[in-house]
Amino acid sequence: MTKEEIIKPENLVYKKPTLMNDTPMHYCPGCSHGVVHKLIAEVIEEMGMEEKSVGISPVGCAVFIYNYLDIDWQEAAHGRAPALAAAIKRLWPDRLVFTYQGDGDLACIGTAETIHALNRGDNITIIFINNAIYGMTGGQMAPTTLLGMPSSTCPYGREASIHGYPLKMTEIAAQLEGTAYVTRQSVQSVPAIRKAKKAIRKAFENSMNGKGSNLVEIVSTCNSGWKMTPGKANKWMEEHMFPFYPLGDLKDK
Ligand SMILES: Cc1ncc(C[n+]2csc(CCOP(=O)(O)OP(=O)(O)O)c2C)c(N)n1
Ligand code: SF4
Repeated sequence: MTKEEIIKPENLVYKKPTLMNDTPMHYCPGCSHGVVHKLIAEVIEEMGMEEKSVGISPVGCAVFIYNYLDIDWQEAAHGRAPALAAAIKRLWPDRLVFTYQGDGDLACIGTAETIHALNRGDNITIIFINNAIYGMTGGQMAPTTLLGMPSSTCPYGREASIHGYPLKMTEIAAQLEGTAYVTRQSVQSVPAIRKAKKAIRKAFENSMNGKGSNLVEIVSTCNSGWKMTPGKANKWMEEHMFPFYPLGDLKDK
């Protein structure tokens, strides 16, 4: 097929979601954030919620998500996104409200807000990007850093006797009465991306149907912080992250 034939509307098999604008993304090549942004845009479009979605953006590498997806956004102080999402959803129940947070944001600085919003059963979705370190600020150890995993603040690897144990926020969320759907996904391969998209759709639908709160963890890479090529980071994630953070649904009420 010639280029002219390929770009004919009837021959197109893929197009960028219209909610994703042309602003060049600032992410490192190979970073998981951009893939998850695209899935969120696709799901919102497929649900017809373009004019009725409010995202709460994090502090962290994804802080500029509001520049890339053309929906309504509110920026929260570091860790406070679930509290803000709960307030917006209560004031505006017909809106699809979600947060987008890294593991430093969600599992450290905002642990309290996360647990209480999920436990109250606020009809929101929390998208939790777990790359096991603080990406934006130079790759420091996060609560999610694996035992033995090096970071800029534990260059010899995390040691339980000094740094404590990695925190499984998603397992905690599954125990809370207020959560409807709690799942752990990834986006390192095409099948994984398809499953992650289904999970985001289910979580968003639950939140619109008043079923309670929803947490979608995406086990992710931070190839820059991990000091690996994108390909090696994906492999490392499969070998080291997945055994400790196994993929799949933890709760589906
Ligand atoms: C209360 C507060 N503490 C610390 C910071 C500094 N800070 C900004 S981004 C960041 C790391 C974010 O890491 P994470 O949430 O894991 O997201 P990632 O960058 O990995 O996507 C930190 C510590 C801040 N802005 N506010
Ligand atoms: S530092 Fe890590 S999380 Fe941040 S954009 Fe780069 S790869 Fe992604």
